[in-house]
This record gives sequence, C-alpha cells and structure tokens, in this order.
Amino acid sequence: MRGIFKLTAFFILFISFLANGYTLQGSTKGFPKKAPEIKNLITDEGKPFSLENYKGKVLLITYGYTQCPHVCPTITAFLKQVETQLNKKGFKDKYKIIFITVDPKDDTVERLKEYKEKRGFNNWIFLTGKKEALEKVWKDYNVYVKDRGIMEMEHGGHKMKHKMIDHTAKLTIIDQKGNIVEEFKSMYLPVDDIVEDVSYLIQKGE
Ligand SMILES: [Cu+2]
Repeated sequence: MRGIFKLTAFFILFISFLANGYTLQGSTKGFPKKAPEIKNLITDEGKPFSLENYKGKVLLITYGYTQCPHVCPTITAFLKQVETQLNKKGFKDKYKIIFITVDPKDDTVERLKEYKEKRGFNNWIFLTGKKEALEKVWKDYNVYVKDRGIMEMEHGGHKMKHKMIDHTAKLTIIDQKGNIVEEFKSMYLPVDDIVEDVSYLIQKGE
C-alpha cells in the first residue's frame, strides 16, 4: 500500500515538474496575486516610495521595527545571508530587499537610516510613514501588528526594558511583473530555498 502512495506522490511531483519546471518552496496559497499598491510611505532617504519604480526586480519584503529585541534581528540576519548569496551569483541589481516598519511612532526616517547603516543593510530600502498609511499597507499585506508598549524582560539576570510590538514575521516575494508569488512565514528563514526561488524568478523574468 505504502509503495502505491509513494508512487502516486512521485507522479504528482513529476507531473507538476513537467508543467512548471520548478516549484516555489514557500507558501503559495492564494498566489500569484497582484501586489497591492504601497502608497504614501517614505524611504530612509526621505523620498516617496512606489512599487512601480521597482518593476523588473524581484522584491523581498519583510516587516518589523528597529527596537525589536529578538524577531527582527533574527529575520534580518537570515536576509543578510540571502543577500550575500544572491550577490555572489551576480544578481545584485536584479532584486531589492524592503523593510516596512510596524512602528510609525519611533521609526522615523532618521532612525531607519541609522539602523540600516549600522547593521550593513546599505542596499536595502526601509519604509516608514504616517500611522494610517502604514496601517493600510499592513492590512493589504496581511501583517498583524499590536503595540504592547514597554515591557520588562530578563536577560541573564538583568532586567531590561523593551518596546514590544507583536508583529507577523514573514517574507513576501514579488516577481518582476508585480505579483506576489509566495511567502515564507517564519522568522527562521530557509536561506537556501529563498536563494533558489529568487534566482529562479530572476532567470525566468529575463
Ligand atoms: Cu520584530
């Protein structure tokens, strides 16, 4: 019996391979879907942002805030590895990493710029804006955000205060035509899978 299941599973995989040649490794449920417009946000350089300006590039979008104690440092460290690998393959100009803040109060243009430079995310784009504008984007991209204020946490016997904003940890991938094609819904990003998928999208779109 088991053998038959295995065989069936193999054939399904084989047929989907014949149809597409490649299967994206993230969560593709509900995708591809036209990426909602990102309106009224500004970049860490103080310029207005538009998705239109990035047509032709694969976009990797994540969501977070500069004072995040744990989740964002983790997800951005994985993204940095993705960046290093993609650049090694010669794809530096073919994609863009975008970080959208979930903290309109504290993540000003200046703070985002400082965060970006301090951590070596120089080629990434950090976006902020008015609360209403950001709320629209969070909603459109299915990002849960809940500001819990300042919380005290223990770190090796020391009590430290952290600004806590609960937020969805994920990576949204948009292809060169402006469609969301998949998401990776974890702070522990599978670096190799993402590099393979983005490389595939880049090569397919050329
Ligand atoms: Cu975070």
